[in-house]
Amino acid sequence: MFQKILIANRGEIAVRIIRACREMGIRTVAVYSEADRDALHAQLADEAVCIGKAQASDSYLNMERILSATVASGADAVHPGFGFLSENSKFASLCEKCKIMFIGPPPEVIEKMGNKSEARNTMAAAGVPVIPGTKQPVTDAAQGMALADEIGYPVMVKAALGGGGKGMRVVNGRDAFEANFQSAQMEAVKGFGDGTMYIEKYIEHPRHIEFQILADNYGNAIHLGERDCSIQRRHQKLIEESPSAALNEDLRRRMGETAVRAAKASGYRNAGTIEFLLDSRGNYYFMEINTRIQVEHGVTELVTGLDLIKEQIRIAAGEPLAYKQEDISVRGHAMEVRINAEDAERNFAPCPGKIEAMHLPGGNGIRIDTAVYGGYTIPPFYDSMIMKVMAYSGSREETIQKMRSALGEVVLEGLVTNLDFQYGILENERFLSGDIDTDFISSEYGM
Ligand code: MV4
Repeated sequence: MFQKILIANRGEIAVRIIRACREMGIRTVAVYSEADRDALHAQLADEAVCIGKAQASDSYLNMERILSATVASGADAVHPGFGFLSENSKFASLCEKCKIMFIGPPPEVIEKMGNKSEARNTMAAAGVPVIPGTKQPVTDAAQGMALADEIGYPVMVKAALGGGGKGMRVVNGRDAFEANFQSAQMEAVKGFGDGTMYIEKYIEHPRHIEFQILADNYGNAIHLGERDCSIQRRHQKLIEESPSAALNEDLRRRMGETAVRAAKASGYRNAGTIEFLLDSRGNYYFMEINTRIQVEHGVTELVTGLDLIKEQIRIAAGEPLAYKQEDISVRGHAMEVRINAEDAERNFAPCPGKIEAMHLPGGNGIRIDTAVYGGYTIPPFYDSMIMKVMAYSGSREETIQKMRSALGEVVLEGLVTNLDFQYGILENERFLSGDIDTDFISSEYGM
């Protein structure tokens, strides 16, 4: 097992990882930027190293600084958390060269799955259902239009190196193809330095269902059930839950088996997420693999009783999975609400500031993951997510009631947050009935 782990991240995920390490008897090294001198992660870790200026490119994204801090501190592994360098194959590869264990999949897997067009082909070849679409990369609008005619409108044009909604356009008909293709491609070149595109049939009103998987270094892979992440706004998830109200036992078993097949087809190791779109008729399609621990991992922890960060560390240290698929059971219902320092009245503009006073809920079945404290000033340089409120109970209804009660208790004085907006969703009739899809926020709230 590792003696010391450097956490290449900040905020609540860094705190989450530090706690897991401490429970396992592993020493921790935090890295922090000049804007994060007072950040909780820097105070909780056994050691803390300042790695540069506030801007992420000068600190949390600076590979050299982070690798130097790792070597200087004598850490034997790096946990990247999510965001920042977590899905950077070059960073994972540099860690390997420096004989530092990167806690995540091998660089080759990160790179291969980072190309969504290539991932799609790998999955199709392995018998994983993919959305009908192009098999070869598309770089030219005229070529794309011919392929879109074959697929049939509406289609979706996507950047091969995209994800999270960037470099992506819905095209409703032939007339609109060229302009949309060009603008998506320009966005791709600007954002990812590559204009390779692919085209898929557009799936209307899908649900976003993702399966958590774990794979060890010895060919064992299991899934830990699904999360329904359909409640999102502009590709930012707002509420996640497990299990999904849309799955029955049979669909869950089939999608879970497909997720494991997808993991094996990619040569996956460590914790990962297989994203699917589920259409209104119960057809599901592979979309992407996220090669990192995710924000919403706690939802799966609540329903399975596992600690995903500890599992990641054990797998990276070369331990075989301690569970077989039949050892995993999903019990009860878990939900996560993301609290962001942002103004729902002003188009969700980030609103960093000082927390003058704070009260957090607790009690039976409530979990809070956060790195803020009373008197803390949220710096303006990073993500606006400041807290995850999770609730766990026996049923979806009871979990929603628990979540409402918990959100009602939160006091974050001095800050503007999306708390009221989130509370409103928990009172929405469609949400309560479980009738949700990825267009829920735009159709219910017109945004
Ligand atoms: C789609 C789609 C419908 N049809 N692909 C959004 C981000 C990226 N991961 C892929 N996305 C989508 N791809 C086809 N062929 C709808 C979306 C989509 C979406 C997916 C998951 C969660 C939220 C979403 C919001 C809008 C669009």
